[in-house]
Amino acid sequence: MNRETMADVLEEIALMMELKDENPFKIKAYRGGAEVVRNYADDIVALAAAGNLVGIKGIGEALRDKLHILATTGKLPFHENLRAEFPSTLFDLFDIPGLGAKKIKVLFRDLKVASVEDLQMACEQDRVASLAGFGPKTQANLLESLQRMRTYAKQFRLSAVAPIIENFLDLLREHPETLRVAVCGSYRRSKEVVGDIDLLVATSQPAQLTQYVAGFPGIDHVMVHGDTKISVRLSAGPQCDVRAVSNTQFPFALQYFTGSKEHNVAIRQRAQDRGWTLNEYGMLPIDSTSAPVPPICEEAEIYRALDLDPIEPEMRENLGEIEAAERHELPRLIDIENLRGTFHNHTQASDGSHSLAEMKAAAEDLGLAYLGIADHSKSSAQANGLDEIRLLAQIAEIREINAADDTFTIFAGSEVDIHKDGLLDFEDEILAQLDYCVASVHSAFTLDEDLMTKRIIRAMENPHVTMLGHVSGRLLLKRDAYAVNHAKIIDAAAETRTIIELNCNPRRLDMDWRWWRRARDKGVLCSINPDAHTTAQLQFLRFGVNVARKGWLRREDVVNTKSREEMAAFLALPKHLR
Ligand code: DGT
Ligand code: CA
Ligand code: CA
Ligand code: ZN
Repeated sequence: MNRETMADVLEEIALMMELKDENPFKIKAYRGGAEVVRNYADDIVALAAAGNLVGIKGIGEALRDKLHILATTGKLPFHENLRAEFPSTLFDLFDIPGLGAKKIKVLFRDLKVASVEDLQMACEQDRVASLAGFGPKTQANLLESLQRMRTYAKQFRLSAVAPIIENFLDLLREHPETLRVAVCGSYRRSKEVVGDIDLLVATSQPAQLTQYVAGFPGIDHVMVHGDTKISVRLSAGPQCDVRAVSNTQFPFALQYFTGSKEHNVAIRQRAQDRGWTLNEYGMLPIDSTSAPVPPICEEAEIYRALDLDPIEPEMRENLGEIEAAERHELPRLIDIENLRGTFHNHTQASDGSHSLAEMKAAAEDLGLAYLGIADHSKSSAQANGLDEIRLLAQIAEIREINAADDTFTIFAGSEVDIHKDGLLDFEDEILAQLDYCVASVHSAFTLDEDLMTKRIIRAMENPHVTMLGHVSGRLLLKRDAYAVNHAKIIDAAAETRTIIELNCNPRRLDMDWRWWRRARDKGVLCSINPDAHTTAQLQFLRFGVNVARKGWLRREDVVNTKSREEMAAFLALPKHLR
């Protein structure tokens, strides 16, 4: 039993109780309990197993007993009995955007829709539009969501695969016949989502290694099992390919399986121009007239042999990196160690789970020297946005915490909503009291590109808007970006000296990596912001640095590499002088 499964069980109970129209307070208690389990600072599974869940806010007596049973036996009869009342495929419907318990209940009751396929058919046969609370528009939207889900089901977010990859790499390293291990593919290149996981291990006993992998945890079934390659389907969804090669082949396999395909094609051509063949096993002279290939033990030496500076994996998309490597003009990319602080984080004052003090402690644990808080503003009522009075109180609280600690600074900010017309959710005299401000779009997503772009630029023209939050509003694999002209936004950012956020919540990774080089070249600064709603989510910074590297960003392009003193001075400058 782990924390996630425990939380999921509570969450499912809440859903099923909703389907059964049960007491809303009870439903809320289960849903709240799931949140507590997810975010509790201590080992809540061990506490539950020991029957020790006392005095935890949000875990009442009924929940406590159920968590105890769950943690000790691995299942909960109450949950299983509820589940038996519904077809199991019904629960897939909850993953469809725009469908909640209320609508699913009607679909199930009136149309016997009990699976995604049922729903697809019912929509195509035009039977959904006439249901109470639906209509033709809803039906059309559902069809669109279903289409999108089919595309997205083949891809996975970094947060979904990162823990699996770390675990598998650890397990591979533990094997006595393992010499070197690496993750390859799109994950190593830091794509925003990945299709599958590619791992590589160097060994003189490949068959032993692939056999070993077959026993890894979380495997649903083995798809292909050979002596040097094994492909498995993980119960979490993605496929994982593990290749076992000799230590001599390792650098070549690493280079080949890291990709991208486009980068590899160009690199292989370069080898051919020198009279060599390059593949995943090695680099060899084509015939006796070819020059000898220099000895190669490391991936970087492949690039050097081809008269190139070594190219970081994130840049390998054949978007100019090979030309830059040839001219010795590759940028020195930012590293996670360069970060000194971060902005755009939430606390329990709006929709976060932790207090100012807890967020500060977590940031200190990560070795940061400052933390920007930016809770939602009043228009974001669904996120419990702060009004002027609550915001001013929070600023005062932050000043008090800062006064008691001269080693760490909390910067007082706000994630202020950009209204439909481009005006902000607070008056300038309120914004003037903040250390900084992130302006974000959280409403009216359907404006056309021109209006949306003008709306955002108008907000950026405000002298108090320090940075622009999640530029496109996309939710990876869930919601498309709204229509917005990135090129014009970047120009406006340069013009108004507005920083653009790299929101590194793995659900967003927004602004997209494809735009950062352009922004950088126009002198626009980036702020790598986790948009953390819990203390643990501050660790999203790692994904942010990887995406920044993919966007060719250097230390000097990222504002939160400034020291605490430099940052305070920077924010104190009038915007046009930054
Ligand atoms: P993904 O999994 O769709 O997110 O993307 P990748 O890049 O991880 O692609 P994948 O897993 O199919 O293959 C891993 C790498 O192996 C890929 O980036 C480059 C290399 N590779 C695979 N197939 C080919 C190929 O047909 N030609 C070349 N040159 N390289 C290939
Ligand atoms: Ca892959
Ligand atoms: Ca693959
Ligand atoms: Zn936001």
